Amino acid sequence: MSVKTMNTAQVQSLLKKVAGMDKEGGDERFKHIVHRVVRDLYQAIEDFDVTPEEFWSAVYYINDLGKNGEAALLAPGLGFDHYLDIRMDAEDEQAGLTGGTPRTIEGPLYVAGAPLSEGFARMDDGTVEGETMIFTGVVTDEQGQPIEDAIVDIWHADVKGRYSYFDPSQSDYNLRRRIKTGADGRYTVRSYLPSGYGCPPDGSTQLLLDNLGRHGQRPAHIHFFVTKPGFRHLTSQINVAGDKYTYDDFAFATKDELVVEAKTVSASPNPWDIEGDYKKLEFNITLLNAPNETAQERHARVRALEADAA
Ligand code: MBD
Ligand code: FE
Repeated sequence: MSVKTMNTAQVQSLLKKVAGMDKEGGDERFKHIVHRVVRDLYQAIEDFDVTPEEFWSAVYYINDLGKNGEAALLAPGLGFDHYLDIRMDAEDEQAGLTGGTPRTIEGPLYVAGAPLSEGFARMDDGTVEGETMIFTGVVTDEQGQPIEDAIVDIWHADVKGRYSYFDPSQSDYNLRRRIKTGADGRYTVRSYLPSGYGCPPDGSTQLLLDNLGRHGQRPAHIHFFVTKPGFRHLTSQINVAGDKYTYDDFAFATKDELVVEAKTVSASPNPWDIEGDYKKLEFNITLLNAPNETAQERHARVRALEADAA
């Protein structure tokens, strides 16, 4: 069976009514977006001759996705987060805003309000296993001058690839810290080298990826926001070099400039009283001047504990 009904007056009129276009009220932009999205889905049903069975399995898939709380995990898996970055990068280029540390996706696992310290923080609660890591760098402006009082808000997974808050077995704010830079612009954290993240194997995201013949793995990575009044907010992350998934991230976050080697250091004594070998990751961050006040802030989205955080 392969019928074509999209171009009939009946379907076109249905679409207009669905999107409230024959009524006053509601939001015009929203009506147009809903009209377009529903039309494109109808069109896909027509073009691929989608059966009722297939359609209803998709509807109940969305129910399960919501029940699992995975909508914001499927989004990066389908490249939406990276696509929004591609658009912001293109906008910057069009406006002549080049240079600075590249942005890349935030992901769904940030928690607002991590403990704040000056210059240095130890990020783990003492119970974490793995390889000790020092992650450090200098925050500078476009001229290479250190930026004082920049806030570097860092979060990363443990050796099992799990994040505190979302993994209730970890203590509050484990592996989450905010560092305020001093006059030298430097941030330094002592923590444990994270492992890559894997989507829940029995979850809705992995189910969809399985049907695409894709994995749901991210390389080992460390997220950060960097802010300072007068400079553009930066949302980014580094990916650890040499991970099986460094250049094969299910969330498409890797950028060449953001791949950092974890060097093995066996320097003793060291300023952090680490005994034995540790990994050192060095990453300098360049902030661009903010063209306006909104550019100084992260864009709004639902974030854990955001409303409570000062
Ligand atoms: C992560 O840790 C992450 O950073 C993203 C983007 C998606 C899932 C888990
Ligand atoms: Fe992550």
